[in-house]
Amino acid sequence: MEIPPRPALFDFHGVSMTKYFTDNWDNIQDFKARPDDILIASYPKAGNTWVSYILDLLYFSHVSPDRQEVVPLHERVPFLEFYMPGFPSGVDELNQSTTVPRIIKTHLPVQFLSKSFWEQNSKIVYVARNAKDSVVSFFHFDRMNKAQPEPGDWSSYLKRFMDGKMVFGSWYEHVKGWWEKQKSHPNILYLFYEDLIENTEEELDKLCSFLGLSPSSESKKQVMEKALFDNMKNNKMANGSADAVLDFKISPFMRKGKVGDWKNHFTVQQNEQFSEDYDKKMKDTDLQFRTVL
Ligand code: PPS
Repeated sequence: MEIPPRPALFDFHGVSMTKYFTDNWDNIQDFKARPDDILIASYPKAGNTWVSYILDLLYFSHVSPDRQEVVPLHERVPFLEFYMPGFPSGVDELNQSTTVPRIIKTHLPVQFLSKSFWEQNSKIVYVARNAKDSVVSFFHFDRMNKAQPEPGDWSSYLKRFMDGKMVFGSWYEHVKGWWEKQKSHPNILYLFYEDLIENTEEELDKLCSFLGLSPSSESKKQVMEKALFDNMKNNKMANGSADAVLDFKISPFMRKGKVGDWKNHFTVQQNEQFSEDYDKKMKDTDLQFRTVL
């Protein structure tokens, strides 16, 4: 299939977006959520795929053992706002889905989410990752993803991230927006990528208790084993290789899976400038991130 030229970034109600996430806007806004839907929300590159995979295993590995072997993850966990010619839209996939629950991926900032999720009180897992590792991961992703705007060189990319001119807008506004929302909304579980790396079992227990699941210790062990970075990287149904717009010759989708890789990318000066700017942008929140473990 012929991949169209890379899309342009434009301002959409105050958030930088591309047409692949806005062209279906009315249907996204009118999307009918269900009380048993589970939404996994995150800024790009925070570990959405990891949590999607874990939830799919928790809910479906014993019901349909083949599902993980033959159906790509992006079909098992449709991407709500995705709309690209030649591919099924996220909304259509979800409307046709027969699984219960439906596990749904989104990168929408909190103010853009379809209101039905709030009306139906669906459960939402938000995953957040520290800004420095997020921008590094996003940079490599934009290099290899032909459906993203051209990333340019690293230093201009970093500047653009600080200015919030990325697809899905400002990292700072995204993580703060969802953080504020969860304070008054018990159906949002706010997780951190760094915690998932440091203590996967504890975070898995948090997820299960939030979702009302009580897997046996044997199935928990299996989920953790399958969701290890190397195992996901080797799994064609989870590693992005089934996705036609990703160019693995440039970079893998499952790239490093570490906390602190930013140290291999930021110069000393970039780090100082970034941290100074970060403190200004994050001074109005009690949200805290770890950039090293
Ligand atoms: S996307 O494309 O925005 O949905 O990306 P997302 O899935 O949110 O984030 C991709 C990063 O998560 C890493 N990842 C993992 N890390 C540790 N363990 C597991 N199992 C795992 N699965 C995915 C993935 O490698 C990306 O991070 P980087 O730093 O680029 O490696």
